[in-house]
Parts: sequence; C-alpha cells; structure tokens
Amino acid sequence: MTDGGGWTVFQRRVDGSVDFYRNWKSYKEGFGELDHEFWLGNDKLYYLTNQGNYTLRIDLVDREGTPYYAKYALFRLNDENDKYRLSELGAFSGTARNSSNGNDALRHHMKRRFSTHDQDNDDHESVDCASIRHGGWWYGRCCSANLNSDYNVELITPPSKECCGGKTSVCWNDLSGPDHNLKYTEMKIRPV
Ligand SMILES: [Ca+2]
Repeated sequence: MTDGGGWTVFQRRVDGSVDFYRNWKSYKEGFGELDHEFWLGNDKLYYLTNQGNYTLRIDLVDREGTPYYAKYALFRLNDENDKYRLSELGAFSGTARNSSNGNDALRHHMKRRFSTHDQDNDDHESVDCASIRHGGWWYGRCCSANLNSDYNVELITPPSKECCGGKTSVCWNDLSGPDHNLKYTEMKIRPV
C-alpha cells in the first residue's frame, strides 16, 4: 500500500535467501517466491509495461537502516528480440539520489539491454558485466545501480563510481550517505 497503493511488485530483496545469479531463461520466466524474494520475469514486465504508461517506484533500505525511494514518471521494457531493453525511464523524483549533483543511479541504465551470465548484451566490450557483477540487469559499463547482484550486507567502502566499489552486492550509487550497499529493495509499477 505504499504511496497510495495499486502497485504491482516485480522485484524484492529481503535476506538473500534466493539466488539471483541466474541465466537468461530464468530471468525471462521469473523466479523466487512472490511473497518474499523474487523476479517477476522479463516477458511479464515487457507485457505489462507495454499495455499503457507505467510509473516505476523503487524502495531501498541501506545496511544502516536508512530508507530511500526513487520514482520514475515512465518505465518501459522492449521485448526479447531487443534483449528487454530499458527503453523508457521518465523523470526522477524521490530521495535516492546524490544530493550534491542530482544524479540518480538508474539513469546510467536507460536504453541498455538486459544481460545475464549466459548473454552478454552490455556496452562494455572487454568485460562480461553480468558475470563479474553477479546478476541479470540492464548493464552499460557496467553499472551504477544493480539490485539483482549478490545479497551481501557487509560494509563496503569506499564507494566508487562503479557499483559498490567493484564488489558484488545489492547496490545503488548516489545515495546521500557513505554506504551504497542495500539490505532491502522493492521495484514496482503502477499505471500512470
Ligand atoms: Ca560485454
């Protein structure tokens, strides 16, 4: 019932009980448990986000317990032929951004195609981002947010431009605090 309700949740990380380091077919079809940790599936996300215009909301809690959210006025995926490209990401509102320069971590991933360890569709020629960052995602070179990486609530410092200082963890750069490592995430959509 966050923010007026009516949201369809398509991703959640809570405790690391579900392995997110999975192949293309698994991300295509979805995995996990809907009332716990899961990925709804790229085919469903494509179908849902092309029925009309959808808003994306992402709720995050860092390892210290500080909550953040990111909201995007528009969110859309292309189909499998275009590797589930993140084709639309509208204007940002929320708290999950760098307070000094206004950057939000998902912006780097706009227009990127989805990659898994068995399908390198990223924009990094010399590196297989999904393999080194452990998880399916819309990688560019490689990521400034990665909510499908390994669940890992150790303190990871210092943060760098690359997600979580190059370690594998559920991460979102451009938070106001020093720690970009997350212990809770939820991604959800709602018709505009
Ligand atoms: Ca690559």
